Amino acid sequence: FTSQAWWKDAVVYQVYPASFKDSNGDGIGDIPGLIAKADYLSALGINVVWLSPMYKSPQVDMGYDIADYEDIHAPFGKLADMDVLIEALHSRGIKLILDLVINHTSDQHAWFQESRASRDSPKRDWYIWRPARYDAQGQRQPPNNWRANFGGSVWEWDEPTQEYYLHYFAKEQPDLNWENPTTRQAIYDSAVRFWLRRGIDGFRVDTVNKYSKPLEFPDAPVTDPASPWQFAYPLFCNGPRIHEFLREMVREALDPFGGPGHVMTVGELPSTPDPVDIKRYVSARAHELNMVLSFDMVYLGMGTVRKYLPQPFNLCDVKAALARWQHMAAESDGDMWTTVFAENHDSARSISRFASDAPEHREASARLLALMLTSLTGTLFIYQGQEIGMVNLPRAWPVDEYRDLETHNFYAAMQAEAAKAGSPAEADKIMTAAMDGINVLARDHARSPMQWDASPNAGFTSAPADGSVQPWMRVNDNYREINVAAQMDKAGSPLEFWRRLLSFRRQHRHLFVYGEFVEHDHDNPFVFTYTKLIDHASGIEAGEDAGPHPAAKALVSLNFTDQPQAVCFPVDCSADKCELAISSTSVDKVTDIAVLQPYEGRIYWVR
Ligand code: ISL
Ligand code: CA
Repeated sequence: FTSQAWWKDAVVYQVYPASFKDSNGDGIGDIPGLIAKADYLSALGINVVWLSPMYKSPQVDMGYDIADYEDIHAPFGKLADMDVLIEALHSRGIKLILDLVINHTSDQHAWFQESRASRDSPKRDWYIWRPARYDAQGQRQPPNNWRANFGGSVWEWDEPTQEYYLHYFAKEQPDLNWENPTTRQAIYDSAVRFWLRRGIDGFRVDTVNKYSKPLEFPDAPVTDPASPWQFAYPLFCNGPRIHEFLREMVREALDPFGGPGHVMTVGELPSTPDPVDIKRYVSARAHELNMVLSFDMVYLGMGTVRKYLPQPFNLCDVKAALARWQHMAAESDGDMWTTVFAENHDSARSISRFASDAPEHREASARLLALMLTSLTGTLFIYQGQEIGMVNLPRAWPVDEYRDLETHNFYAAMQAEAAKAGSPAEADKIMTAAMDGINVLARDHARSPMQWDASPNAGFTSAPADGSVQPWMRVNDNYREINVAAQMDKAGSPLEFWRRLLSFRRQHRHLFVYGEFVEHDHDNPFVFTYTKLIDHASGIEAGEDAGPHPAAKALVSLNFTDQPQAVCFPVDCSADKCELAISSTSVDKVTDIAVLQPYEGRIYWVR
């Protein structure tokens, strides 16, 4: 395995600092809290922590609005805590990657403060400023009709200097001007080299395909005639100079630290369906990113005009979304590398989205999804709480319990729609649909505090239980049933099953991390079936496997329904050639090798 880069068979665990563990009782998770859980992470069997932004920030977008790349958000801790964290993880064989958020900064960043100070500020050109357009009535209008990711126009009028600035996300997140070489150098120095020098091992690169803008800023086609602001994602992404910028960043900021083979980079790559475009980012030859995270799976069922009004989808859509990314490494002869994940801080919980969070199926669903994810090819990412089977927030919670600006902007837009409705009943229907949608898709489902035990506030905070200090976000009502303490050392719990699977994946990494994925029975909407074969392009042979069973092939069969389902044995893996390796229920409960129980998943060795 020596020829493989370390990040290929890594298991990455994403930590959302505000919600992981509060060590000082102020209701906000912090870096010392994370340090205190290093042994927990090590025992789980992960080997990289991805820490979501912990930088100094006014927290308009939970830290994705950075006011200083070289400092820490005070409630999270101090710079010195980061040094302790790096050491605590490294001494346990765990690497650390940070979130690199360099498409935009906070409007509180000193760079933007200077930029907006006057039109002839030396940093004016560090952000993107444009004059107003005037319509036929002489009304001032922004330079184009693009809708920002969180709603409204992407342009914000600045009264003192009489120009608009660009913001793809919230108006408090102005976009940096990557056309300016001095700005780029400042980004590399402050956001990238500063942290590599301190000893981190890489980055998750936020919204990596948006740095280069189409400078003529053409209007987007009208898809929402009721609004002046139009969906423009395809125009935001993959701009004309993006690859030039990324190659420059790698050369200037990563190569001095060992380059892409040594420094892990995983780019967030929304809205990029064309494999040719994807390849430009992740081909090893291109010397840009190691891998990317695509949203094909987590975006399933999201609306385009109204993101949180869910659209129907079925298991075949899930299969197709995963399969698209599974073939990448094999098809490129090892030149490209891929990722596997089902949750992050921007998505609702995978059990609620893709299986069943009904009490009688919840744990089985957790194990089923775990078995699927750990048997797929690529670098595996899991999100805090996923290992204990955390699920979405209760439907009964009112919108005030949600903290995310995206949810509140959506809710406000729906209220505006309801205000125009013909009758109170019609208005009611609109708001019920809004809350139904939020309950399925809101980002906050992933952001509620981690559930450590059954004590008040789920053991998330050390604050006294008298209610004098509340966690920054309400703990999910189900914490007495779903928590780490209840699952620790409990055979068959999601947590124990994840541990077991992570060690199984590592032991048989030639098949599960590097193997070639072949899907079977695609049109079956109930069962997901695939085989994993040794991928010769990876240079790994069955004999090299450390495990007791040096199989060259495995069959994976996953039942996504609440009914028993027949296993589909592909022609070259008939039942008599298959030997059960793992079941997500329990091997001794398997009575029929050819029938899956509700929400059961299995791996068979194929002889
Ligand atoms: O949130 C999304 C889907 O629910 C995406 O549209 C997301 O906004 C986009 O993928 C970019 O995400 C990243 O940058 C945002 C931040 O809000 C997200 O948390 C972050 O993951 C702005 O920095
Ligand atoms: Ca705290």
